[in-house]
Amino acid sequence: MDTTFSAAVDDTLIQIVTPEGVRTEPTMYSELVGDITTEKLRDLYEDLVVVRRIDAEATALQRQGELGLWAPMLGQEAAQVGSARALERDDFVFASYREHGVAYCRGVDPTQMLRFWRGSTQSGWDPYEYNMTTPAIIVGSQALHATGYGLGMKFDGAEGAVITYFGDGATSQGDISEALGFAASFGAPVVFFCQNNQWAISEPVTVQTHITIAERGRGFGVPALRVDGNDVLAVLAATRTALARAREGSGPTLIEAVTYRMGPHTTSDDPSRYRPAALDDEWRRKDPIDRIERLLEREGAMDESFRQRVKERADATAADLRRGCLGTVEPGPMSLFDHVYADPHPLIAEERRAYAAYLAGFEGAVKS
Ligand SMILES: Cc1ncc(C[n+]2csc(CCOP(=O)(O)OP(=O)(O)O)c2C)c(N)n1
Repeated sequence: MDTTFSAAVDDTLIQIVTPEGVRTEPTMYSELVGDITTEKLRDLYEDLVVVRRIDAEATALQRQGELGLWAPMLGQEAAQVGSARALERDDFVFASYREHGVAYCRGVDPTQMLRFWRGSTQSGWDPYEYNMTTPAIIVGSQALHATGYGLGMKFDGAEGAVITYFGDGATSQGDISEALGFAASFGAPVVFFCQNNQWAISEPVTVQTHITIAERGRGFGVPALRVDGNDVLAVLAATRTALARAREGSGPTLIEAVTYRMGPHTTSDDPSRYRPAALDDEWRRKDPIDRIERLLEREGAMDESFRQRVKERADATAADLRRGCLGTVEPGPMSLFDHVYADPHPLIAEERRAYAAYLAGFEGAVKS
């Protein structure tokens, strides 16, 4: 695979499919997804639809009081599915709190994703089972973890690569700058994947940076790609390029996926207070699912039975998710101390005793 970039920072927006569902002129990027047959394109479409359905169901569950919070990803499906489907099993993902679509592609059971937001687990899932970390709430922290892990892989001579996801706002955090600088200096095999969804809660990306996020890679000596984040094929191609660079020992790449979060930052947020409605309308016309639907229609691959099959798959996933969420056996309060240390620890034993005594002070106290 030819992974040389024409410039250290390619600031042109990589696009393979227009919002109208038309394929653009062939480029090296469209060649990179030349293996995506109609059948595989249909699979990507199904991923996009199922992931959106998971997100909608989780949002509904939060509204019904079943989750404490949820960070919706409406509009970011292509950025997540396109990048995640470029990964191999041995690659490792360091995510933020919004990568439900990536987690789905890694095989994480959606019910497991929800338990974190329900407060029913102290973590979420076993990271080594899926080669993906559980949600990181400290904005930008995961980029440092990814760089350290990537460096470890390099020292071990391991085959895989690392990808870390973060938002546009996170690029204002020192952690991201430190991670980019360190990864560049030591050639860590890391893909820095920024989902530029235009807003960091109520702060627009124009406050985070006066140049494109991709351009910011140049200062660190990190080659960068700017991709239409609502174009699943373009994201797949860009991520494949960056992963190939990492695997061949050429070091980190920064990807800026230009997308838009069509809903709130979290279920505690109300974007109508700070975001012009016209912007929502503009991005709705660039919807990542509609675009692939139009492409499949144009290519004669979108028939009623396929549409129905995808809908049934999405509905079944949502039903499983709801059943799993409502059926969660909540852990007792004392389980809080179970996984702090691998081996018994006197401090934990002391805290356990004190907390048990505290709980015992309540009428009808839960004992375990
Ligand atoms: C270090 C740190 N500072 C502040 C916060 C509070 N906070 C949570 S999300 C967020 C905005 C992040 O925006 P962005 O990086 O663009 O990601 P997005 O949520 O848009 O995906 C902030 C400031 C935090 N969690 N961690």
